[in-house]
Amino acid sequence: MTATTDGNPGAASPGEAAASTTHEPRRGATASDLDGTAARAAERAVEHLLARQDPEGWWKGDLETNVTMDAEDLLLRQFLGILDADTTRAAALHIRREQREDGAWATFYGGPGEVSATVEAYVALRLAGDLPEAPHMARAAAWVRARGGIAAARVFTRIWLALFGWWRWEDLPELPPELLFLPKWFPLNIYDFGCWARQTIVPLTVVSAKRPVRPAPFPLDELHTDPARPNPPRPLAPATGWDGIFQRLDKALHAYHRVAPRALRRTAMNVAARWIVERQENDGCWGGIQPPAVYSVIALHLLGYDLGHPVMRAGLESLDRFAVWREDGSRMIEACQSPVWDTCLATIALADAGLPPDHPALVKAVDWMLDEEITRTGDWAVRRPELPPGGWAFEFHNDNYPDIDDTAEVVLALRRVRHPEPARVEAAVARGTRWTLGMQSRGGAWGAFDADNTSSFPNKLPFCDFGEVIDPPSADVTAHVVEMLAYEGLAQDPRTRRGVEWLLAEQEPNGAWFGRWGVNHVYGTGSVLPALIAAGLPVSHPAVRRAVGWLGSVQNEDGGWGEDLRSYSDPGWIGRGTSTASQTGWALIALLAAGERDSEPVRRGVAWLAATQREDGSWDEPYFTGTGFPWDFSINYHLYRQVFPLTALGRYVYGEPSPGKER
Ligand code: R01
Repeated sequence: MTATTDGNPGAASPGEAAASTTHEPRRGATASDLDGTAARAAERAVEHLLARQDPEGWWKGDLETNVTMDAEDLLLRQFLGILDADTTRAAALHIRREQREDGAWATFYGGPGEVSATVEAYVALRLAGDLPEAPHMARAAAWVRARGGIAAARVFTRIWLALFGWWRWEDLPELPPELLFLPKWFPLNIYDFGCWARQTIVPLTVVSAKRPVRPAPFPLDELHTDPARPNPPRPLAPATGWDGIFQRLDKALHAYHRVAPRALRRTAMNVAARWIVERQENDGCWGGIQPPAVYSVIALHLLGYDLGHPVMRAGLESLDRFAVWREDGSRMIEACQSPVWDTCLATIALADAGLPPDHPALVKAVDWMLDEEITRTGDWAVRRPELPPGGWAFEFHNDNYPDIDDTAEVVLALRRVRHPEPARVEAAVARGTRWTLGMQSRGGAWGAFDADNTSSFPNKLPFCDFGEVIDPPSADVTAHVVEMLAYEGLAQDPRTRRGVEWLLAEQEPNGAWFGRWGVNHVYGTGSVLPALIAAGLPVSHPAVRRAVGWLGSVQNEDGGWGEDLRSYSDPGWIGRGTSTASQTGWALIALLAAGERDSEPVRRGVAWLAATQREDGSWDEPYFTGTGFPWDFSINYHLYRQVFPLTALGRYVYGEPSPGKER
């Protein structure tokens, strides 16, 4: 087999390429120094990754986001009266280190200062005892005032301040707990929200109905543009159309807050409490992510659950597990943990880098992944009530919210390993494939957690001024599904074909695809090209050629690829940015799938990976290349710098994957 031109061993007949694919580095007419360099780099990267596997079989890199996580964790503890000195000191150490020269905090490495993060970090450092007069605090406060003060911060930030009387509850948008009475077909019912927003909003309806105010441990006048008028009302330009309607709705809800029938409100809050408690995971968290856990603990506390109640004890213990204590005594809060995602990606990387399919590390990883399969229904069943369960979530504990992205990648990983119980693997793959197919959205594509989660109403609520609140289909998730279905022999299935057609229609004029869950077009394109090829598109297809042309056009002088997070807010940054290991990996994965193995861009990219690899087989990556919500919430997945370069190097050395061969 040659992986050079019509390089699609897996597409037409996934099973057939097996015989010709050995675990020997490929040797072609163009074998050169670079081939040897790439093979040695891959080998060192394999060793590094193997050394980082947990004895239980999983991998997990730190999931780094921004200091609002740390600040809100401290504010929660302050609110509940359980803030201790060690925690405060360690969190403050981390927060101080993240401050920029100009006094502000950014939400990603190298990013601009951001007013909500800066307000929250400032308050957290005040809790830790830093005085307003200290130079770093004075710089921060001046920076906030120059950007409009607290009034310019997002709704979530002002809710945190309202909990301590630093902001008036009346000056926040309303979201009443009666929301839970809306039936599943009614606009704005909770299942119209993306699951991450749903789990956050339900407890927040309780909090904002209760409007609690705990004594403020210090004033915050210095964060207002005019300290003499601490609560400048937000100037709201009168809006027309839908925005106007939602403004009037918010006004009406404020009026309703004053007259809400007591019994109705009590019932609504009881429904919310039951909804929350039913969704607590068996490790005590909610949805595997930190923000819902924080707000659920507050909501239940306000509804009379004392801190000793088993639900609360487990909830608080789960919050401790989001903390990463570092050797220097600092403490960072993870927004969530990525063991399933990291493990399937690491398995794929190692298998494609020539590790034998029965290698103990891979078998161990598969053992662990099989145990992580989710076999009960969850919130997704609201839109797909007849669909049997069978999928994977991203985190250790998140049975209620398996996601389609993880399920597709886990199946791709399982197929690369020769497990001693093939029937077990086969059954899990069959359930995962069936679930994935059942979760296809109306238009033929896939969202991350839900089917048909595309209502435009949640985004229009004044309450929702941060991040994404719906979960519509994306090119990256759809591509991962199409790739998986193709390798399962379903390339010609009409459902797969609809996904392919959707992807082709989503290609942007420049030849790239938007990256919803990774930064940005390099991720989208790096996801879509291997999928289209696996689904049988010839590498000569115009869509493939245009994508290859785009990747070549944005390659950096140094041979790597990088795309700045600013590409989400400023088209001038699309495809542009400092080279990073993960983004170079994505671009190479795309080009290799498209049959460009012996092209100049691929050779230069591979050379860049080899040249920037550290002595220990890893890569540095301060830049954030993961996306939680485009522009608003960015993620540095600490294992991306390892798995994606290794996958690219492995495929350069050993050829394109054909997971079907292990069937
Ligand atoms: C958050 C928040 O902190 C958060 C944390 C994690 C996610 C979403 C999807 C996936 C799975 C993993 C994590 N994959 C599709 C990604 C693959 C690369 C989302 C949000 C912040 C604010 C609010 C997340 Br409001 C709610 C949650």
